[in-house]
Amino acid sequence: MAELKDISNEFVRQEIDEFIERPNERERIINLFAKARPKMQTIAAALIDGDNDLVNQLTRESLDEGIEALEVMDDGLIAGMAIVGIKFRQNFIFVPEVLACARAMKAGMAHIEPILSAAGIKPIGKVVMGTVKGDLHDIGKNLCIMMLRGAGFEVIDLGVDISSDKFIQAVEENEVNLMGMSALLTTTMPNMGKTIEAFIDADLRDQVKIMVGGAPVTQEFADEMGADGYGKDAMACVALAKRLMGVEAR
Ligand code: B12
Repeated sequence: MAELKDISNEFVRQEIDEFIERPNERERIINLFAKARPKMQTIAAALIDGDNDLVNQLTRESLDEGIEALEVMDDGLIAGMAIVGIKFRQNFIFVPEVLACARAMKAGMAHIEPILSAAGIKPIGKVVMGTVKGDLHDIGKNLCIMMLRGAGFEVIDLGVDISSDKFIQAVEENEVNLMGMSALLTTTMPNMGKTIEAFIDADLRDQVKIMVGGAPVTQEFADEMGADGYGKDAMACVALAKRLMGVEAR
């Protein structure tokens, strides 16, 4: 088992020491970074710092040096994002900081995505995501999408104010495995249930697993309306998506 001192990057070491409190998470994150080469740790540090220029530059450099795209993604970008996700969940950082990290992740992924798609690496699964009818909140949905993409899912983002018909059309037109609905208003939450009913009416309910989330949504509410799963945050969304695809969560 690796220890904190096995991580060469001082910034990453401090981040873990200060912010990752749960013993099982701490152990997982330490193991993740201890095996990562120093340059990957530097990418993760830049991402945690929300420095998109540096992530952009270091990702390009690493790929040009011949480091595998998957390694840069897993040991640099996703590893950094794992720390960001935990800091966010524990209220050590807030939406503006997470959005800066998301921008940095995007800057790195812009170099990775073309390589992975050219190499024909199959995504874990295909997901359609949208905010339900009448609701314009998209910050949380966008965070989920970014984390899903980072975890290897292909995501079709329908945007906000999405009607049942649009969700149905998107599932029919694209061979998706999963669908995610987001709602932030108590007045728009029922539109999740209505959309699920519309899938049943259209005889399409068996074609797709449906995830729901958003601040006012609860596990009970998800169960009541017949969703396949509920996630309380972006990390839970990824874990849920993996579970629904039958892939072990990392
Ligand atoms: C930012 C914001 C806005 C912005 C939205 C900008 C944008 N592009 O999203 C603007 C200013 C536009 C806005 C408008 C309104 N808002 Co507003 N808004 C907020 C605020 C402050 C933050 C929401 C947010 O982004 N949170 C941060 C993200 C990261 O969290 P999240 O969305 O919950 O997402 C996480 C999880 O829920 C989960 N998740 C989210 N989606 C999904 C999906 C799946 C599948 C899964 C698994 C997980 C998952 O993962 C995410 C990441 O961790 C909240 C207050 C609050 N603290 O929630 C009010 C709030 C949601 N708004 C509210 C209201 C009332 C409104 C307005 C009606 C105000 C008005 N009178 O016009 C309008 C409605 C507009 C509309 N039709 O949608 C109320 C809702 C009250 C209620 N009981 O319904 C809130 C709670 C504020 C309040 N306390 O009164 N709002």
